[in-house]
Amino acid sequence: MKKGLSARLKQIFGIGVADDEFFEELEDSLVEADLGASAAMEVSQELRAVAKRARLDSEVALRHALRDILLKYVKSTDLSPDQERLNVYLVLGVNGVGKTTTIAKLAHYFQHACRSGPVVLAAGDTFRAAAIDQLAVHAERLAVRLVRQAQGGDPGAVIYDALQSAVSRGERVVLADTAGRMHNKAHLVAELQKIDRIVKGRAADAVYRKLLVIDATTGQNGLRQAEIFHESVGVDGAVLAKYDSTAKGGIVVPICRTLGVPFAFVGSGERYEDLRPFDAATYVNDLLSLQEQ
Ligand SMILES: Nc1nc2c(ncn2[C@@H]2O[C@H](COP(=O)(O)OP(=O)(O)OP(=O)(O)O)[C@@H](O)[C@H]2O)c(=O)[nH]1
Ligand SMILES: [Mg+2]
Repeated sequence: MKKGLSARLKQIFGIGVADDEFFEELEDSLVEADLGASAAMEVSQELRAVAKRARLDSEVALRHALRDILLKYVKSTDLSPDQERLNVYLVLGVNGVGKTTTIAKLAHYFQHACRSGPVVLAAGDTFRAAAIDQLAVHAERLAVRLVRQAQGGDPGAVIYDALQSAVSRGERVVLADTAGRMHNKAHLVAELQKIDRIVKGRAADAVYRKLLVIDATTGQNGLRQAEIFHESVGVDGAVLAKYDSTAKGGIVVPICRTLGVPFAFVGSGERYEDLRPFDAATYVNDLLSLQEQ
């Protein structure tokens, strides 16, 4: 999907001069693209300073300067599995953001692109029966092992079992689903902290990563979600899901800038192939519709 920011920029650059109105319009369009008010203001002010200092006035020069500024904020991280060790991925996020789908895509990506060997899925969302079945369908299609218990069971126990059995079978990657919805936020946080302690206790030698899924279509709420999960258990990397379904997508910027949480993967569709590592330059170029160089 073509991002709305680039069309807006085209209009703004059509104004011709980099004057006050130009920078106000730019700031508005960054807010519209989901950067949030404070990041938008900072980026716009920085571009204004750079443009003045370097006497930039052409559209190309301004777009490139804007790209360089955004690139300073956007952080990426490589969270592909370590071939030599057990890798545990706990997949977090509020309900409906795309956790379960992301797990299936990660399983596919790790096995095919990273040659990780067999992947195990842990049905840690025991809150809904349908969640376990949904993961079971993916496990069957992907031909990967699923560790599950009955609905209403203890998610910590499911994940513990998955770790235990992966170690004894020599499997290298465990992808654990979690419930995005609980009776209330305090419940959710307490449960995640408990799971976190279990993983740390049972898999102390493993490479353990907490991945937070952010729905690209939810706007500024994504920043609030990231704050809550990051404060509760710490997030090693974020996944931008449903990037294909939005003309915005700027939510990456405030999450990296405010929380220092880097992005690891981007999901752009519902097929298993629709996931790739997050690359900062590709992301910013896409946001601004610039060619890679
Ligand atoms: N277009 C598009 N749809 C996606 C993407 N990722 C997930 N979805 C869809 O988003 C919806 C929710 O995805 P789930 O994976 O079930 O989300 P979840 O976070 O596990 O949801 P809960 O288990 O209810 O908390 C599904 O219809 C998915 O097909 C994506 O990258 N692009
Ligand atoms: Mg789910």
